[in-house]
Amino acid sequence: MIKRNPCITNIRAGYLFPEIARRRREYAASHPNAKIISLGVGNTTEPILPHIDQGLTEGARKLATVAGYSGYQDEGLPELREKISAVFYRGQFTAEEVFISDGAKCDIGRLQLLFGAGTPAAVQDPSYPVYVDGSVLIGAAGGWTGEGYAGITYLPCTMENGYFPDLSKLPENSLFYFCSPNNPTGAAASREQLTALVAVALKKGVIIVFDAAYAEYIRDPALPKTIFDIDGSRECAVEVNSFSKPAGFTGVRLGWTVVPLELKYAGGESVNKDWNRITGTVFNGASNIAQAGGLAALDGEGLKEIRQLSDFYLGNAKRIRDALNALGIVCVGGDNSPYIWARFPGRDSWDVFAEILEKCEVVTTPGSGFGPAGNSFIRFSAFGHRADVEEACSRLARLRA
Ligand code: PL4
Repeated sequence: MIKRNPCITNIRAGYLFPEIARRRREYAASHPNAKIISLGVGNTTEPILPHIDQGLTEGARKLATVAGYSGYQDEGLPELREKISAVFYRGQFTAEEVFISDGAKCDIGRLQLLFGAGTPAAVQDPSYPVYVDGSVLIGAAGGWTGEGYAGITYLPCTMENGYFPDLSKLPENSLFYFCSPNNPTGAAASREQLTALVAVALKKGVIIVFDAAYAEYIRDPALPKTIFDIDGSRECAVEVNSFSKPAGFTGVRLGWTVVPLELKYAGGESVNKDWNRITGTVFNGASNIAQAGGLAALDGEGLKEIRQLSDFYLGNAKRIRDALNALGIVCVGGDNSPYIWARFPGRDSWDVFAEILEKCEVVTTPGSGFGPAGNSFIRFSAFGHRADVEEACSRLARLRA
């Protein structure tokens, strides 16, 4: 018999989101009349808007014609790669530096293959679980210490440091997963902070995996939407991004990764060339239909719809934040991101999760699921129908009792 992959044995807990779903099911089974509302997983709820939908529909129709049929697209439709560079990066990248994917999470997993078990990883703590769990799966995380993995450097992002890590603790020659606007804290890094990050990365030989999945939620014009707005970043960063949260493509599946030609390993080899090789080997391209939708999302009408949809979820976020503030609960986020990060001092996150579920019948996400520094916090997601969010907000008043 084949032995189990020790990297899988090394994973400490079940993946966070299925665990939340399990607890929700358990509560529902014992409370059959409960009307549970989810502010837990960051899953979009609103229909795809008409212009983008038309792009998807026409993409599907074209496949049924001789002239319009297309098969494998490998790294992605050239016109979509160029359009992404033009819309999000002021045209600074060639098509060969923009790789179309089936979503940011999938590309994060593939990037981990690219850097392998020998590269130490550093994360913001708390952070999106895929960075740590994926590192465990490829054997880059080391053993479990009781609090975290020995091979991962956790850089706390707390209320005290304004949710931006102490960069002096970033190990040399490591891969640093950095997400802004952040999941789960909702904090968006300033230009000064990102400038400092790039300077430290260049000095220490660090490669930044910049996750910009929520960039289209930034409303403060002073905040950068991409690491590539910062000088020097082309030599030290890759960026993953997605149509999931701006266009409602969580189920359609479409994203992209930018790997600049200037990015090199210690030996001077091209990371872009290796990324092309890896994706060519283990990925066969995003759906042509999704890419047609992506092209529609990036023209004038589509960009208006992206704004409309993200404004809607930000409207939900404001309602949630106001409801929590009215209870005297300290929280951040929700202004340039769809997540609100609420503090429950001295409490265990899973206990607060259970209390909110029992008293309010609202599902949230416990902060400790995102890393040790997330304990005593709860993440509220602003993805939901307006009526559900308003009902959840009114139920939160039950936490007073
Ligand atoms: C639940 C920082 C959500 N089953 O849709 P993708 O793959 O383009 O993007 C996923 C993604 C990438 N980067 C960040 C993210 O927060 C997400 C989505 N995160 C959440 O609630 O934290 C959905 C999670 C999904 C999952 O495991 O990703």
